[in-house]
Amino acid sequence: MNKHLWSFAFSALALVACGKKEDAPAAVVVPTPAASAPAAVSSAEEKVLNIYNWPDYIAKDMVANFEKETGIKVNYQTFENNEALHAKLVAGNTGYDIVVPGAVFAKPQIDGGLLLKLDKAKIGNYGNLDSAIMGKLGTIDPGNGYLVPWAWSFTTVGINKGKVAKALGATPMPENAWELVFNPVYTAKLKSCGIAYLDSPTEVIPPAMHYLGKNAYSNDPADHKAAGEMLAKVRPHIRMFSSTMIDDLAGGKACVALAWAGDINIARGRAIENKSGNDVEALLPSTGGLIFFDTLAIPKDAKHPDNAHAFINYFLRPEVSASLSNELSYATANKASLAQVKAEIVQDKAVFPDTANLQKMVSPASFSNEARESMSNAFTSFKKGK
Ligand code: N2P
Repeated sequence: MNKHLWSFAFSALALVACGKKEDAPAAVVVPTPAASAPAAVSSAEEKVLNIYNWPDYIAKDMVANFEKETGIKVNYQTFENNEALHAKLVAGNTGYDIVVPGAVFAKPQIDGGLLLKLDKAKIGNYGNLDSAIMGKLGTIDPGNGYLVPWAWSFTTVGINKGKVAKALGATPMPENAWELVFNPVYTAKLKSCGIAYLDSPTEVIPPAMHYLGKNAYSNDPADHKAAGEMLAKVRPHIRMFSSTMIDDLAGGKACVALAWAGDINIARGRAIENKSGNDVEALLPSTGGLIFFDTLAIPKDAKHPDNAHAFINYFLRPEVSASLSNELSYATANKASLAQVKAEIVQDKAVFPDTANLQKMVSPASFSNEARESMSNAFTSFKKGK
């Protein structure tokens, strides 16, 4: 049921997005009036903002323009997976003013008192967010008290088309793209050109459970164990657990990847830019990918909460949110920005999946602490190959 409720929210977004090109009725096309309140900055606070985000996840001029406009100096650092960020937040004193947790990790962070409640009075552009999506995010963050969506996408399979066709030889592409990373019949053939997995328990075990027909967000250790047993069969065929997936795909080190669609899209662009001859594509598995949301949040003990609010407000300007989708091919939840997202991005199903694909996809949910630990154990044994 959860799955279909979420799909509805995304479909609404897709409808608005598609409407741009197809001249849908005005009632559907007209975007929310775009408020663009200026970045309100408190003079009392030191002019510093410490941001902790994922790699390759910010538009080129976003920080520089914010600094120029506000005089706030931004220190920007990156982390590679939700586990790393979560461990820092739990330890406390991170020194960060803005962090970007995946929604699947945010509930224990909210419940554990690790995040600061947003002061929406300081976020004049808040109304630009898609209310249907915010409603669904409310299942993780009740009342939308703590999280502002940065971007969304889905976990899926990315391929280098030419290399995969060659490695598969006479074997046709499977109907379900997940087979390429989870079925030994395919992985044995693709081993030669390189299979890469994301390097995180909560990025690998959920799709593996989904492939097995289980709930991708199962908290049951028996399901994690089943995923581990299935994964053990393909372990000999996996070349790497990658934290540099964009370059690995773009540069041809990997021909198949269990990865984020947005990063696969970036890799496609980078491969073209570098004239590498690598033809990279994010696939839409017949049984659906796993939708994820990454969200802006302020750690409870942040030293510069006003500056953090000012940055969030700046980010929610239509043109600033649009630059993220335009430059990084990740989807935005800023409805007022869609009119400024390039048509080719809005229509790209690997960025904004169409309704038919969205309905097949798995919506985000939350893991219990015990489940994260049990997934971590399953993943560690899988990586070690024992
Ligand atoms: C990295 C984007 C992170 C997306 N380029 C996965 N949460």
